[in-house]
Amino acid sequence: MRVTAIFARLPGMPQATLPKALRDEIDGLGRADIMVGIPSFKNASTIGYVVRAAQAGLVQYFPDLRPVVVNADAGSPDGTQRVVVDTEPPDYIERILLVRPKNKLQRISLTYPEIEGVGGKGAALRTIFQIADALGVQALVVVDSDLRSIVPEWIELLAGPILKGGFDYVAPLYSRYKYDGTITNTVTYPVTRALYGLRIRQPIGGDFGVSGDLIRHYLEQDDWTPDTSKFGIDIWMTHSAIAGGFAVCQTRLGAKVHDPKDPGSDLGPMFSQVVSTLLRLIERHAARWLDVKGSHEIPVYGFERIIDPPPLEVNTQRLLEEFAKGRLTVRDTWATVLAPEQLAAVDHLAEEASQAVETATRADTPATVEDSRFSFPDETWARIMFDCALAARQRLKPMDRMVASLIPLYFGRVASLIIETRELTTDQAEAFVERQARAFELAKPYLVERWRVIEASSRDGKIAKGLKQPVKVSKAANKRRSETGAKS
Ligand SMILES: Nc1nc2c(ncn2[C@@H]2O[C@H](COP(=O)(O)OP(=O)(O)OP(=O)(O)O)[C@@H](O)[C@H]2O)c(=O)[nH]1
Ligand SMILES: [Mg+2]
Repeated sequence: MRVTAIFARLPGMPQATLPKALRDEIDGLGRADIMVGIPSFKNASTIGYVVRAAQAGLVQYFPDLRPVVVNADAGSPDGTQRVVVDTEPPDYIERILLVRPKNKLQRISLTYPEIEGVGGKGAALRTIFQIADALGVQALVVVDSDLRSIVPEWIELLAGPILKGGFDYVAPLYSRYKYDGTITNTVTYPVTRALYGLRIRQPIGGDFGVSGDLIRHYLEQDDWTPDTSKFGIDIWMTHSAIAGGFAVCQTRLGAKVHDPKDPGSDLGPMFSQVVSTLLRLIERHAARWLDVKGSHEIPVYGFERIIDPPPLEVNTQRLLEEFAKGRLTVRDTWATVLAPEQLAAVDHLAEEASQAVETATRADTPATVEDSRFSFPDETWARIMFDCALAARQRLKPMDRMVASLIPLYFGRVASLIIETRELTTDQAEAFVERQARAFELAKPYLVERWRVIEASSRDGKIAKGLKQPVKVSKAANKRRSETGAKS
């Protein structure tokens, strides 16, 4: 097998030179039919179980295929790679499952190279794609290394639709605790659904399946950015698959249980990377979504299961404090990016957030912020996201400043979600997410009309000369918009 071919420069794609030792290792693997890729960064305490589950899934469900497991690690100082290498070999799996696979499962753990000086989950996945492509796999399954709820069947559930059903991209469908996955719930799910009309509930789930064809398509794309090398990768994969016309489905995995994160303290950088990537993708693939109206379900694979994910602690007061603080630190950016109605609404909401915090922290009341009536309306949130897409299209502010100013608003939106769903079960809380997704669909004409105006001015050369004003839509168009919005 010629490994060097995979490292040849692809048009426009940043070059990653893989160390020779690594190329030799890949050479040694030969060909494979199915691969499980596991990106990791400081996951020594959890990755052993994930590797065992992946091996067991490959051996049990695909005994006739040539399987390989590849861990792409960031060079973790906690011994993550050692754990992978020391995990029981596949013979152990064969013994406990009483299976005799046709081919020996192979396993490697490597430190992935950075892409133009930037490392992260996306850079790890790029290496995984390159290896999968070089080995000629028909199906690649990727799973996170901090998973607690993975079982061997996940491998079948993620690869089955590709190998048996001809799908190219298999997104996970799992139940997550109502406060987990807040970037998904408030941004990537409703935006993806409104843009493309596809109800992909977990567009950045982290556990997914990709066909060999789609891997090649990914490697040919020329829109890789530093954010894609980090947590922008998941939304990039999903939108690139949809825009490329690949067959997409979901698979029922049960519950996602993984290392918990509190949105207020842990998710700021991830939000920036995901949303910056999303805003670029919106512009890149405008021709694919401008004419889409409404949304529909997509095929779902796997038997349903009912599992309640464990609860996750979230500091709601901090979210509200950070939102209120935004008015002092980034309001000038809000004023440029947001349309006047949204700016006025945000000013009002930030004031309410600060009052809710003040009431909760007064010594004479036992109330907490969760007892407040703070509520960030769905429609305001949808239009804020669309205002950002429009502002990004017009280059009204540098992307990083714009997205940084969006973080306090996301915190406000998440606080509202928590307050509104605090008495609900995770299942019941889905109604909130669905209602919000419909609000994004209803607000889509607002985005589309303004987008078209910008495109038209851009054709006239105004953008090139610097159209530094938020786009204005005529009163008549506004009226048309609210009529369409009300009916659709
Ligand atoms: N190779 C590599 N992997 C990373 C890096 N950062 C995160 N990962 C891996 O990417 C996967 C997802 O990361 P998490 O931090 O769990 O993020 P997440 O679960 O998608 O996000 P939340 O839903 O917000 O918790 C895990 O397997 C991490 O080990 C990195 O810098 N390099
Ligand atoms: Mg995780």
